[in-house]
Amino acid sequence: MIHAFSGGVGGAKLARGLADVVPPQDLTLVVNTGDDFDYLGLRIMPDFDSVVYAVSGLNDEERGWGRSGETWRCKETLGKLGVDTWFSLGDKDLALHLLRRSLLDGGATVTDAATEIAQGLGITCRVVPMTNHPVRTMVVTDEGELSFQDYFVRRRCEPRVRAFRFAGANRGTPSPAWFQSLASGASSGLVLCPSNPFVSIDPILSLPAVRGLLMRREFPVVAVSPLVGGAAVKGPLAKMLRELGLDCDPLAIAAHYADFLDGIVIDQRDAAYEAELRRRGLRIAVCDTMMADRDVSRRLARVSLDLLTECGARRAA
Ligand code: FO1
Repeated sequence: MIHAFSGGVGGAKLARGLADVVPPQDLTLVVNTGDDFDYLGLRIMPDFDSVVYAVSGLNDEERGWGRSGETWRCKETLGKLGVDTWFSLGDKDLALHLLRRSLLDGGATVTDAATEIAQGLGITCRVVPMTNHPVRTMVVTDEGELSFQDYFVRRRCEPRVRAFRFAGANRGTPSPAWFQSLASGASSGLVLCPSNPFVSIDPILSLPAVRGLLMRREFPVVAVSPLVGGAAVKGPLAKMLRELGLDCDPLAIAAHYADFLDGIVIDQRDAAYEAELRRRGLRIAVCDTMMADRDVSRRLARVSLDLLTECGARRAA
């Protein structure tokens, strides 16, 4: 069983690459739920939706979120009714939200709802929310604390970040649907997708027992750097690193995961960092990590899995 932690656009692209190359019964995609929120009576789960749309090939490549071939009639009509539609839900996307709402209202956990939605989209690997409990990423900025979507969508990531807080994390037990198979020794290892470490991966690591499990080093952990040539491929990561006084390079990513990281995949444009990363005891793979199309995503998935195997062999030795 291969486990992967994913959030955001980059995470969803590698999740798709992994789903293309790993037999579905051997892949568990764990998605961040810190971005989730309630809107117009619906439960929005952007990182889960980005993964299932990417894996099922329905995602809109340009926009990075939501579905391709989308129409916006409901959003336009809501606007005419005087609703502030600051968060755009497409007409086809709405069907998924209505299904999730009805499942949750029927007593389903978000993991149950996720399973039903993934099956409805023809996805056969496991796509599991990190926890069934409400955990919300709060962004502490120079203008005070903002919820993630306020910071990300309403304010377009302009406020300067100071810190992050994961409200409810201490009560957010990991979903057994992924934690048990990772903790049971049945896993060949964990891939940290090229997601924002602060707002996509850290919420998962903030759940009780998760960081402790990774620090027991019972399985290899490799990360794919979300930076290419000193810039975030998408999203606010580069700006966040600068505002936190950190360098915008693969060394900062490796340092962020230093407690449990065995290997890291970096882009060929960052090959100059390989020597220093090796000096820090990490196994390295260098390749094209800009997932411009599905083939690159597959190749990056294979490189990540090969590195995981190399790290696993090193442990066994
Ligand atoms: N991001 C935006 O910047 N503006 C939007 O209106 C927006 C709507 C939206 C609807 C569904 C969905 O699954 C994602 C959506 N996102 C939107 C992205 C969302 O903010 C996610 O948090 C990002 O993908 C980062 O994880």
